[in-house]
Amino acid sequence: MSLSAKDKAAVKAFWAKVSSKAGEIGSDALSRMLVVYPQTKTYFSHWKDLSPGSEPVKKHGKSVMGGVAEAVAKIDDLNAGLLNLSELHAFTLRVDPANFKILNHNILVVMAIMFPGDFTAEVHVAMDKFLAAVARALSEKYR
Ligand code: HNI
Repeated sequence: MSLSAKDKAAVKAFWAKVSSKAGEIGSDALSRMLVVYPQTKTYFSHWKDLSPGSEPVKKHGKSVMGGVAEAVAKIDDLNAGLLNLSELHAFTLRVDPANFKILNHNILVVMAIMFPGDFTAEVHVAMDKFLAAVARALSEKYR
């Protein structure tokens, strides 16, 4: 399941095309996650408004995709590159790692909707493997 050189190249090329829309991707993915998998709402109960496209959803969507951008930049060493974020999610936020898969799924759905032409099967598999590797790196500090 590790990323091949071809996967990495596909991730970087796709990201270069879509990164200017990262905020929108994050906001839409988070909006869907909270609606379709309402158990994920527990982590955000301190927000005023968890409805799709609300201000906190938009703001946090942007922040999550900032983390994804960092992961693309550090694709060759995700464990080191995402160490701080892993510690934050494990020790401070205590997010159950099962939720990383749920968010990843929603990110893929939104990318497929927003970029139907660029989201080929080759890009799909590369992004799926990449996001799974990000989830593994984020889970690194849990035990
Ligand atoms: Ni996550 C905060 C990145 C998945 C719950 N998260 C962040 C921040 C980044 C981030 C960046 C802001 C850090 C800071 O303020 O220093 N999160 C990521 C990435 C992924 C991810 C890259 C996966 C791709 N986070 C998840 C998931 C959940 C989650 C799946 C729960 C369902 N994250 C949180 C919560 C916060 C958070 C909760 C704090 C938000 C707040 O506003 O209080």
